[in-house]
Amino acid sequence: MSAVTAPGTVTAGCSPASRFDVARVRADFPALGQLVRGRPLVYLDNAATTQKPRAVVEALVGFYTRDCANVHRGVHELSQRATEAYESARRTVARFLNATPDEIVFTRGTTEAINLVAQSFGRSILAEQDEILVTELEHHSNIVPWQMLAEQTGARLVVAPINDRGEIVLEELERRLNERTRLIALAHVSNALGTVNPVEEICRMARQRGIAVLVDGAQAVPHLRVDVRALGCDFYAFSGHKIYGPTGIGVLYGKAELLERMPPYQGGGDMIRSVSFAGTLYNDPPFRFEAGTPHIAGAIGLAAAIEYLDRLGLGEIGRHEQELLEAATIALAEIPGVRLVGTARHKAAVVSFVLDGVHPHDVATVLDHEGVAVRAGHHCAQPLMERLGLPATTRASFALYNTLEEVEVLARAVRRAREIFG
Ligand code: 7TS
Repeated sequence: MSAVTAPGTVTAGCSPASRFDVARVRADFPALGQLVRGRPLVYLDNAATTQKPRAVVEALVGFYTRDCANVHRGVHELSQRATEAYESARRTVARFLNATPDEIVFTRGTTEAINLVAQSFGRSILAEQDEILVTELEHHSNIVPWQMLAEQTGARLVVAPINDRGEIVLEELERRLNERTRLIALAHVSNALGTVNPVEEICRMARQRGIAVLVDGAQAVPHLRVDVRALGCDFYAFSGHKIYGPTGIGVLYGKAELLERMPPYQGGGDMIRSVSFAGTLYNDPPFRFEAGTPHIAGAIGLAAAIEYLDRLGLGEIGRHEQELLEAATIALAEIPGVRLVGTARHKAAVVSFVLDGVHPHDVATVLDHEGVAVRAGHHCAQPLMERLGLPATTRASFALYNTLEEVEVLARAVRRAREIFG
């Protein structure tokens, strides 16, 4: 366990060998220094979105104050700079996932990436009675696009169950695979419970049967080192804003041979090779899937976020966050009336809980008065809440800049909620 020295200055791991200095890390995030309701902000809503390091803010300011121009179309100096920065961001993302740049499509976020795969890949391969398999713990973004696709094609949505700990039951998932299954779409990490799913194993099962796999990595990339080749997935989606990057930018990784065969998602500028009224020739991937002026600054900001994470090391970050997870799990479980929701053996730093007799929104409101930001609700995972027999939970989700002292503030605030409503 780490030593708490002063507010926000926990020395993670306490070991002099540890490279991870959380006090120094916090100094990189200007938003963390503020008071909320007269108290130091304790930001534990990181699964919704993360705060941004100065490096990301400066990358955005740098683009807008020096290099602002459109990409892929100007011969002038600024357009060349903007294009180089945008394509360099693509290379950074490719390295981050162990992919190649032509396999990286910039999107608005995870949601758009999944919709792209549904409407381009899904629509071109699915026939009536075909099956798409999802799991009970998916975010609405990884359910609704498939329901829409099923309506459009006559395909069926099949759901693999979880157990009471919030883990996918692999044998049950495997039992639902058959010759009609065309695609498996599942989260790498559950946003509501923190469960880390055995994606590699599921990809192996799928590969043996010729089934494509899309992984929703929105909650995984901030916490785990992701290697799409090692995972063996066909598609991987994530959002920039959940890994300390800007909002409005996200990534779809698609295997080169699949992207090559996929029709465009949207039509417009940049996604074409030539246009005439007799017919239009589409551009190669990834440009085929990036119609219109992209979020250039967003891509540049995302690359700055990835470089920031690389400097700190995802291994170090993961160790620090696991320490926070363990401390939060123990501290909350000790509070009478608290029940933890989601007790998977392999978890990322997300703790969902309910407090006996107190609505999760009331818990969150008391916490807010103590300066603690958490999320309460169904977390855009209503089918999961239904499976758990709960209308909602309160969720604390941790990031690399959180401290053990903040875990203590959280636990004290939950005790306070219990006193007020108990
Ligand atoms: N998939 C998962 C697993 C998510 O957690 C989220 C957002 C999305 C997809 C959608 O991401 P977007 O960036 O396209 O909106 N999750 C949450 C959350 O847990 N609280 O707020 C947003």
